[in-house]
Amino acid sequence: MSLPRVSDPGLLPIAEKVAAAEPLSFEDGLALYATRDLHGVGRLANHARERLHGDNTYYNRNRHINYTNVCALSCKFCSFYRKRGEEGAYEMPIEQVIHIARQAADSGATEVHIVGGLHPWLKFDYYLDMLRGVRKECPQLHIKAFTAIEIIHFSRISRQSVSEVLVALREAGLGSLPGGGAEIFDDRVHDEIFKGKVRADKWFDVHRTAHSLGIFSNATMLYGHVETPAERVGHLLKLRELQAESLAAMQGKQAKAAFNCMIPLSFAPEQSELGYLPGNTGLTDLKTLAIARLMLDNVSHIKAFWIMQGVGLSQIALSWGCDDLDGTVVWYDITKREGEQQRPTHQEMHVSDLKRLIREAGRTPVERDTLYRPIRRESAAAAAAEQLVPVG
Ligand code: V47
Repeated sequence: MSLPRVSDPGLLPIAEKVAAAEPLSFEDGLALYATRDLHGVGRLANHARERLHGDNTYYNRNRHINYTNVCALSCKFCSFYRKRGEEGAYEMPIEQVIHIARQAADSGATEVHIVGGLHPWLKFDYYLDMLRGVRKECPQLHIKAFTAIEIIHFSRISRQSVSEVLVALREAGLGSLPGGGAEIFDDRVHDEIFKGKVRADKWFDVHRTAHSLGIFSNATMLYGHVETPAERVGHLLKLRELQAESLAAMQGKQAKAAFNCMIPLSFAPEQSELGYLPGNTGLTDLKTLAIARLMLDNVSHIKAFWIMQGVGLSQIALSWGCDDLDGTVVWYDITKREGEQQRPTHQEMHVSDLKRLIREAGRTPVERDTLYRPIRRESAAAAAAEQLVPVG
């Protein structure tokens, strides 16, 4: 059993647990945040990552579609939402969503990631028709859609249970749930910056119900605002608990799904009500990605979402616990407002660039579908699929 090298003697018991593939404790998580042995933390996370995936590093061809930015909530950390009638507020007609999905499918995408604000007037049928339309037009696309908060919103507007809503969405074409809306599972943080949102127990109810119905899902953690390292570690442990429950239920055949991956999201303060906060440093980002890998020993994949981590840091993160960069994405604008100069509105990565980044980091690129099944393409078709189609 090879022991990952650490220079802080306080990390030795953790290194032993990591080498033996034993779960880490809350105190271990705190020690990892507190240590100045940064390379030690990186090596521990890399050990766990390579045990699970070797050099394999996943990416996908996908497209994000934000069908509306109108939201009944006003979370302080969010720079995406608008009130109806406010400048820049929009809701997409279903045809527009389908049109974007078709363009994505034509350019080789295997997934659309569809999320939006909690729109006060759209009816549940809008969401069902959207899924039906995308599925009919693009049967080859996996539809990963609607955060737990949107699902609860649908349950309220349709007066159905979460389970009934999920079943109806699945019948209409839903493939899996994205991980958004988790933020930090802690009442103090909740009350300070996203008070109008449902609490952690409801987020877990949705994902637990999805898993029991055989719908896979992702999980996130929004870090770098008002939360403490202890609250981050607590968040990760709560995710680990549900994953353990879902995996056990899968073995006992009461559930058919679990979390696919976890995505630590680096808070971008610009243009949000928390714009006075300093945001994360590269080291907090790297440590948090690494600690997520180490604490979540029962979640297969940790994603360095290049849009939020930045391309350079995501590449380094492939040696700090992460095994996935997400995908080609396109038009992801959740963290900025119109006209903002620092972050371009159109963000997109060419497949060949994703592969180059991964290879340069000494890893092996593996194209995956949403459920992490490897995708093999014929070379001619692959070349055609790498042609980018502009969105419009
Ligand atoms: O839920 C909001 C976060 C999330 C800010 O499941 C912010 O594969 C940073 O969940 N700075 C949405 N983050 C994004 C998301 C996601 C992304 C990529 C892949 C997947 C997946 C899921 O973005 C929100 C919120 O936690 N967010 N505002 C901000 N200012």
